[in-house]
Amino acid sequence: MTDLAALGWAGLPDGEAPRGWFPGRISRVDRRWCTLLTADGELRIRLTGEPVCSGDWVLASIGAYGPRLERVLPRRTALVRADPGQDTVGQIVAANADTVAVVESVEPTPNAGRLERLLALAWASGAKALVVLAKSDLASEPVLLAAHLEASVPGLAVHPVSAVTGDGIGVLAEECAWGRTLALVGASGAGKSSLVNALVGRPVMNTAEIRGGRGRHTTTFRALVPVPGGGAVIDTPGLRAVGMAESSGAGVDAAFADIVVLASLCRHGDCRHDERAEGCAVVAALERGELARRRFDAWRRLRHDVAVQTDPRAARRAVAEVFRQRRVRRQHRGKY
Ligand SMILES: Nc1nc2c(ncn2[C@@H]2O[C@H](COP(=O)(O)OP(=O)(O)OP(=O)(O)O)[C@@H](O)[C@H]2O)c(=O)[nH]1
Ligand SMILES: [Mg+2]
Ligand SMILES: [Zn+2]
Repeated sequence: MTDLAALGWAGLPDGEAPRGWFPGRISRVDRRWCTLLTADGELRIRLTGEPVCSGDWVLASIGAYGPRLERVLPRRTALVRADPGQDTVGQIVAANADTVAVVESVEPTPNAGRLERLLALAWASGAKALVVLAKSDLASEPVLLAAHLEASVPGLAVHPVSAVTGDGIGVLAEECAWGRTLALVGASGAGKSSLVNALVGRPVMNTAEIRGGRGRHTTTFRALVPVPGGGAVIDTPGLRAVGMAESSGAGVDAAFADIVVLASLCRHGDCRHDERAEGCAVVAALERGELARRRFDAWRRLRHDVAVQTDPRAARRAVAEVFRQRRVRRQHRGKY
């Protein structure tokens, strides 16, 4: 039995479903089968049509040959791994997360470059992004280390958290409180599954042995796990960070394959895809609610970042702007 509202079910986007169809949320996808959480319990459903991923909301029915998926509902957010070898849906690691936490561990040394690239994916998902400095119990000065790391992610707080002592878990618990979904991404061994177990309060996910080698990919599937009394947390296998800079836009385009397709369908040759464009495929998708505003904004922001990385004059302007904003923040801080 699952309380779907606790998992964030907000009703059908467009009114009624055909008779006999009922909603559910995908918790796990294996090769040919998925696990669906419904109000009446868990169902194992054989996959036939549309591909799905953990976190998807779907409509299902019980047919003569057993339960079947009827429709995948539009995704509000989608965390996408930029892997050019796969189709768009195959790249989705977590659907409909409200918050994506990028997990970077104290041990081995946190890597600012990887953090930045994973954050780009988190922003691109359309969800709220957050940074977690995991295994804080292993650092002598976790707060200092977090502050040091914060310097590489302007405007974002880095939260030290320990699955062993429970320190800082409250910050994450809020993100998967009733009705909310938190997704965890990060390198293999960063401590994602350990955080899931800490949030759920019992060992639902396997974690590596303490003496196990690094980069072993203990978790091999994506899983959505309901949190007692609350929302849900999505665990993902260790994610290799994608290069954003080195391929001048290819990484961004891969992360936003759906928008790139829409842009290519746009009737205008040189379109900025903003609100006013009549006949623009991107604007139309935004208006129909098929493309999340935040995801679109993230795409534009990242396209801009890529332009900055390849144009030294634009880069200088961007750096000057970051310093200007810091000055403004500092002045404000002095006032209150
Ligand atoms: N000291 C300490 N060790 C931790 C903590 N969290 C995780 N670990 C250890 O770190 C190792 C990796 O943890 P996992 O939770 O399996 O890491 P993961 O990110 O899920 O890894 P993959 O599934 O491979 O992506 C295990 O040996 C854990 O016991 C923590 O807060 N403190
Ligand atoms: Mg894991
Ligand atoms: Zn357009």
